Formats: sequence, C-alpha cells, structure tokens
Amino acid sequence: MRLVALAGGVGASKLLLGLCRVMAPGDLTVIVNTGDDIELHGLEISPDLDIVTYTLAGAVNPETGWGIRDDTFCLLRALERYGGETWFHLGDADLATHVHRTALLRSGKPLSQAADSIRRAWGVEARILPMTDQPVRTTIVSDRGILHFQEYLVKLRAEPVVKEIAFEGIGEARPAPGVLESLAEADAIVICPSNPLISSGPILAVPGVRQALEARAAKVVAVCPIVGGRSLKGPSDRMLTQLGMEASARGVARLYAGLVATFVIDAEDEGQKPEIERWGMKVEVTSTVMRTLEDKERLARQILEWAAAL
Ligand code: FO1
Repeated sequence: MRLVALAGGVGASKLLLGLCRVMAPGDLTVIVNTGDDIELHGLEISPDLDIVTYTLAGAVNPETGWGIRDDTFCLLRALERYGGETWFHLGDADLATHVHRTALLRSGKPLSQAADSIRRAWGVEARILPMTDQPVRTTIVSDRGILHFQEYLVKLRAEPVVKEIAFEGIGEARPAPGVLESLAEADAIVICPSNPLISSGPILAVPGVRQALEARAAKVVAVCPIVGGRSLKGPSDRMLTQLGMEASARGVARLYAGLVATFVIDAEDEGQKPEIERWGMKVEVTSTVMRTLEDKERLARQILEWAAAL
C-alpha cells in the first residue's frame, strides 16, 4: 500500500515510527510542516523535518522526542560567553544537520533537496518531503506581541495567550515537488496525531494542498491528537480554547470535516462518537496514547487495516 502521511513533529513521528515497522518504509511518503522553521545563529533550522528524520533513523533523543540521542551542547555553552541566543537547545551533532542544510540552501538548492540529502545520510527509507520549498513562518499573535512560533513554544513555554495564528509567506508558497503527486497517487492518506492548528494547519494552508486532500477525502484517516480534552503533546488544547474552539476530539473533528473518511479517537472519548459521525466521518475507537514501541506498532497496524478498508 502506498501511504502518504501529513506530519508535524514529536506526536506524528511516534506513529510514523510504528508505520515504518509494520509496512515497507519505501512505500511511505511523509509531508512535513515547515511553518516551525527558524533561522538562528545564521543557520536554517527545520525542527519538524529533523524530528521525523531522526526518529525514523532511530537516532532521536528518547527523553525529549527532538534532537539527537546522547548529543552534547559544547557549542551552545561556548556561545553563552558572547551573549548569543541559547534558549533553543541545539546539540552539537544536531548543529551539523543545520550547517549542512544551510550550505545546500545557500548554494541555491531547494529545501526538498536538502531534506532528501539529510534523510538519505541517516539511512531513512521513507520519503520525507517538506510541505513547500518556499519559506513559511507560523506566527503567533499573542497578548505579549507577535511571536515566532518557536519563541512562543520554547522561549516563552506557550505561556502567552494566543489571539491569532498567521502563516507568513503562505500566499507565495507552492507545494514542494512530489507533494501533490503523492497525494493524488496514494492508496491511503494519514493525518498524524499532530496539532491541527500549527502542524497540519500550515500543510493544509499551502495553496492547492487542501483541494488535493479534499479530492482524496474518501481515502483519508486522521488520528486525533486530543485525548480526554488534553493534548497528547504540546499546547494544542490551550491554543484551541484560546481561539474559541473546543479542546476535544469533537473540536478537532470539526476542523477536519470534509477532509477525512475515518477519524480515530481514544477510548476515553468514545462518548463523542455519535456526534462526530453526524459530520459524515466513520469513527474508530482505540487506545491512541503511544508510550511504548508496541503501542506505536499496534496503532500503526490498526490504521493500515482501516485505511485498506476505505
Ligand atoms: N523544543 C523545546 O521544547 N525546546 C528546545 O530547546 C528545542 C530545541 C530543538 C532543537 C532542534 C529541533 O529539531 C527541535 C527542537 N525542539 C525544541 C522541538 C521543536 O521546537 C518543537 O517540538 C517543534 O517545532 C513542534 O513540532
């Protein structure tokens, strides 16, 4: 089965790891959010692309879900002397990825080629595509001003109240090579359990992607990132609430109405199944919390079965 997955960072990569262990990884294409990308220390950093790559390579730091296992932080500590910005924790080995990507971009290569070069170097078989080659920046309009997404999330620990989310540059963005083609040709499409506002949201906002997904809606399975009203990872719950939406399976389903055939919710939210089904989606109920490798493989197997049934 040729599978395409739409992914953000940590939550998505857990499921992607499960998928790669229960299917031929070469049949998987991952379309990754790049709205979180940031330039720091003169380097181009693509956190979600790196999280997916390191996770599928078996190299991600298991304690954080981002960065490289057993990395050191000598460069960042040395930078403190000069008053450099050290709130974004870039490990030494991780920095090599950013140096390599930045060199490729500065030599005129697009981000999609840089991402491909990095995933090949890590021996990852699944295809990893950025949503776009053009720069898009997720910006948080908050009670503490206009913030880059990483400033909001990491520097200010998601404490500011979110008033609005903007994707700067989205009007000029075009789907990266392979994005529309893979969506059109996929046997099934999975929306990973990522934040619908700032992970799958920017991917769907790239001109042409939402329409491409709508055309394949009969083949789309989405996994809900909210369980019992709380995010599995990150600030999705509080962001939804602050923007006047419901932090629940129902609230996420409403955002995906018209895009999804099967919506996967956790057993804790089973009571919301009839209401979500009224929006024309089939609802599957299972345990969506992925703590162990077995959890990831079990959920991945179930998703493949539900996708095959579409
Ligand atoms: N997340 C943090 O909470 N703190 C960090 O210092 C941090 C550093 C970092 C470095 C490289 C990288 O690829 C990711 C990093 N992340 C960090 C994670 C990342 O910012 C977010 O989890 C994603 O952008 C959301 O998907």
